[in-house]
Amino acid sequence: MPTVHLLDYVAGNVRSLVNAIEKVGYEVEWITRPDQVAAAERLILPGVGHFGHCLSQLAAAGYLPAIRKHIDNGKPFMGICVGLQALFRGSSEDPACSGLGLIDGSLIRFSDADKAVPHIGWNDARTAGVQLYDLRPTSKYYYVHSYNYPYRQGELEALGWSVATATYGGEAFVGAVARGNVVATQFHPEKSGVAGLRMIRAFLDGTGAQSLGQALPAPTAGLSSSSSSSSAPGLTRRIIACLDVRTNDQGDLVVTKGDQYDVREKSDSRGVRNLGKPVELAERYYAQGADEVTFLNITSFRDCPLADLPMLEILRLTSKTVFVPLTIGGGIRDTVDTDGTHVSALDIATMYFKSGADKVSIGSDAVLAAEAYYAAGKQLSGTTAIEQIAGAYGNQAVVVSVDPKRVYVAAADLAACEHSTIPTAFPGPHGEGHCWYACTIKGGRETRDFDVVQLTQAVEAMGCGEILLNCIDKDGTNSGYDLELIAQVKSAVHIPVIASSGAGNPTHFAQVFEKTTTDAALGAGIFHRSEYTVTEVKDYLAQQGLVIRQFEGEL
Ligand code: 1PR
Repeated sequence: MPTVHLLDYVAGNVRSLVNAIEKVGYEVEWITRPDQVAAAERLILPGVGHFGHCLSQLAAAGYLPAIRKHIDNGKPFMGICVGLQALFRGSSEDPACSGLGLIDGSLIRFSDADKAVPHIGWNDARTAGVQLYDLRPTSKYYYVHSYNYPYRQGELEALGWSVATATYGGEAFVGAVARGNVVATQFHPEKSGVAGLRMIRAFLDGTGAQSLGQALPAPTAGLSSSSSSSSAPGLTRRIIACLDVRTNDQGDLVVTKGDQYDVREKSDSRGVRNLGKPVELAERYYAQGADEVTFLNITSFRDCPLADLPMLEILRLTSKTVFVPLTIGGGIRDTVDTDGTHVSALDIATMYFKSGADKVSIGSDAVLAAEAYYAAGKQLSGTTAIEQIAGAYGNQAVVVSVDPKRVYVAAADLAACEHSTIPTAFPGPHGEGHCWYACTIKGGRETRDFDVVQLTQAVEAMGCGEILLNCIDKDGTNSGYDLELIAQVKSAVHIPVIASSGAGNPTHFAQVFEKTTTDAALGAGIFHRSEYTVTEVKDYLAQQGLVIRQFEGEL
């Protein structure tokens, strides 16, 4: 097999990149010292998280001159995400830190005045009619970043660069650049399904560099019904398939699904509902066009020897065939292994990232950490799982999964209520016209005197990059999302929010996107029970004029 060299210099999920490279027929050799760079033919510089963190690690290890030399010698080079940012002179994320300076410009942060930051999801990489490493105007690519290089027409082109662009909330930015032997993407091709694999292949087999700048072929005929919507410009509406995983009474690891978090059958047997095998279902949803897959280990509150962490093998297998972002939740907290060894949440997260996860999702531990944050007068301790993992892997790698329950408040009690209440269009059992949402821990087994606004604002301050907003009252009901809850949380934070719990048909997805500003919508039971496929949900959204990504099957 032909080889490609990958720089191993910083924490991050490089497993997906390795899997993507192997999928298109190449083998990875790792570079662990700068003197090995000279032997590389094709070199890839991956990078996630913080510009300063990545660049200072590269500089401290002495890699920058070696990379520069590789590029100057005309050998193929590809940068991904912070690997693209490294080509620039600098970034306002860490002004004291210098990049390679191939492009004399500096990155800036997206404005969060009118949109969620980080920019997470599937967006464009469009060129002005010219070829750039097989990027296609009808394809979408997976981005996750807060800093960008604004696109100013003609600026980089005048310096010989071919540029692909995207727009987020009115800000046009550089999605990919290429010149001569160099190509770099702000998006993650290894997480961009077949569209991304094509791009990696074009880099590895040299056809990308050969065809660079040639006119794009005319669009192919015969696109399917919703293609007009999928090829519309901009960030797509993200649909996430969620798999709650646990061991059933026979000892098998199964995907299950609860009604308001009760996953046992209603029949006399009260067995754990078995809706399928985790890897098989993840592959099915990927092929249906799911934009992300989330696995939640729902019995994580039980202590389990770390070596047996059930999700590790699931992630290893899934990440070989599923080229969209994978999130893993359950049990991400400091713990003591059965042999008495202390294991930090960061250690556990690292095991998951190395096995193919792109994000970790923290539930119970986030609630306890947020309570402690307020108790300390809103002081960050630096020791929480969120802070530690965000510090090492970037904010975008940390999701907080919230399991709230609605608490009704009568008009007479409203003034004394210390929580963030909202008026509700769905009054309580005694006609209460207001409610607040109480956080729970341990999968809903324990309710805290702490509300979702307090929680989400605290975890945002700690460095969480995204909120997975479940709702115990709505879970498994097929009655639609709790739009009031979603609107309340969206107005409390600037980070993206994933709406979860209650999806029962495609109109519920359309409704949550049209009636709230949610950034993504998640479904579980609707897909596991085969009531609707992800494709059917997306086709419906496209018919409503919403921009979606369509699954591309052919490499
Ligand atoms: O607390 O960090 O160990 O994480 C435990 C994780 O497990 C949390 O993310 C928590 O949400 C999840 N969890 C714990 N118990 C359950 C349960 O169901 N008994 N599942 C559980 C959470 C909610 C979603 C579900 C949506 C959509 N399930 O995963 O997919 O509600 O469902 P629907 O579309 O069918 O309505 P920690």
